[in-house]
Amino acid sequence: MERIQQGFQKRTVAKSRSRRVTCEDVKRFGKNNLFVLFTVAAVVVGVVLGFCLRKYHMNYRQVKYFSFPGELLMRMLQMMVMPLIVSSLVTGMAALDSKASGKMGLRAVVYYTTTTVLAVITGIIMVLIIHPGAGGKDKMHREGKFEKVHSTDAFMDLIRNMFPPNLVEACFKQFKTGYDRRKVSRAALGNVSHSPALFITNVTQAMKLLLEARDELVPVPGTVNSVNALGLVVFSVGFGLVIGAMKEEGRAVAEFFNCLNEAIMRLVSVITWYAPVGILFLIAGKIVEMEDMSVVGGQLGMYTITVIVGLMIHALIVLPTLYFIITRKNPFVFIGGMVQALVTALGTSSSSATLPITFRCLEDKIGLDKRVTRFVLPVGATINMDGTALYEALAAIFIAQVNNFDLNFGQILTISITATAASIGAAGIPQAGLVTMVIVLTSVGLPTDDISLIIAVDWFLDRLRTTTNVLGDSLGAGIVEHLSRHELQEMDLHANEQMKKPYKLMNQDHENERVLGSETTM
Ligand code: 7O9
Repeated sequence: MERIQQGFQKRTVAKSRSRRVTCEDVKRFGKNNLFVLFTVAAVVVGVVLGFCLRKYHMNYRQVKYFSFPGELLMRMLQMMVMPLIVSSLVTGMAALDSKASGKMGLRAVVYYTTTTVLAVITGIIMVLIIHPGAGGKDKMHREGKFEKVHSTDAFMDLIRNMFPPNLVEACFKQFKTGYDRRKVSRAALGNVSHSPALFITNVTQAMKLLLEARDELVPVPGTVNSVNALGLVVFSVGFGLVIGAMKEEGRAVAEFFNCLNEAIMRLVSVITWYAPVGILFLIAGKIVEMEDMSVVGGQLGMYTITVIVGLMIHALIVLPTLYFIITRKNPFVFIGGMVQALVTALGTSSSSATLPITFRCLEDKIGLDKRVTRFVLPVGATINMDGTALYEALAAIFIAQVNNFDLNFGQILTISITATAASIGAAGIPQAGLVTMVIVLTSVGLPTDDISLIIAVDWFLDRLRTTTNVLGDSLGAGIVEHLSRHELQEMDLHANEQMKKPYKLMNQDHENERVLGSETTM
């Protein structure tokens, strides 16, 4: 609470507090906690309902009908994401001067890298200690298909996606290198037959040449249907910085985006009313739909447990300790305020779809400074994925273990580096997920076909990874806010002196309301 008393809000807060510590606050307290209660209850009811309905063996169509309310929640949340990240990044960057944003950005990046590396180390230690892959892969179940990818092309796609040539298209399409078999053209063959070095002397040689030429895959530009988040993030950060640097001249646009952000956040609070229902059906639907879990025994069961333990250690020990060391505040109070977002992450298994709820929890419940959340959260959701990094390193070593493939220290280091890079780049790599897994495996020459061994439990572990990712982003916002408190205070003082920026004042009014809300909930 100490940070609430900071800056120039202090007096106004005190005034309004004495004015109305009334039933309105009590109601808000009840409402907030009721929401948390509903959301947690939704998970419990969803799990129970899902397991009860499994015995009716619904067909595909029935399962789709049943999960419809959950699908609606996903659609509503995703509808908010694009305007939310653009408006929050533009205003977040515009509200900071270049010095403050530079420092804050550096802190965020140091936090992201440190926690991702810590997550990878935790994953590796767990898989080496528990050794879930002992016993070989002969008896293990396989399912699913996945595409082969070329790491260089995936990396180049990532960089390409940072700079979308068409911003409107970036809202629904990502660049993705496709592959085409090269046709053997008459000209090419003609060249070959005329060149003295490659003169075709017999039919066998000609056939061989033809087959080789046919087999060659050439990269061709293509697109897939998904939001190019990385491109939008890069553009919004740049645009926001420029608007901020333009000072008075840029104020109109900054106000516009600020207002857009406020409006979207209001829409998000309407959606939160529906969230528990949606989460219930998302979870129940997934449980009804899932294959018989009899395959999850032996090594796959041990693997699942290893991942769960690894993620729990990272989310409940490593990250909270880091938060405590840096801020000297109780991390579990913080995590308590995040419950709604964490449960949404569990239900949707997407940290980007959870982003609107994460914003609401951090700003309204925990009371973080909006200048920090608006800047740090969208960037965090895009590049900071601790759970994913931990998972990919752990899975790669598991696959090595089931193949009785002894990894030396260098190879483990390679896995750590590629897993870290893959988690940072995931949002920029089209159809990531398994694609990034392929990249990690190829980096040390492990068989990519063995990904099919872990697909059976991926849907479940994805939910836990996502929850860890969301928690990592949120604690990161808390830590960055704490570390940047002096700059923020200074900026408040500065703004107080100038009192020039109306969009900022509007923000402050809203903040005072929220301060009261958070006072009662903590
Ligand atoms: C997990 F924040 C936004 F809105 F800018 C944003 C939008 C989209 C951020 C990221 C994305 C995005 O596309 N992310 C993405 C994440 C894309 C592909 C794969 C992943 C990895 O997802 C995690 C995992 O599978 O481990 C996890 N499901 O955090 O969402």
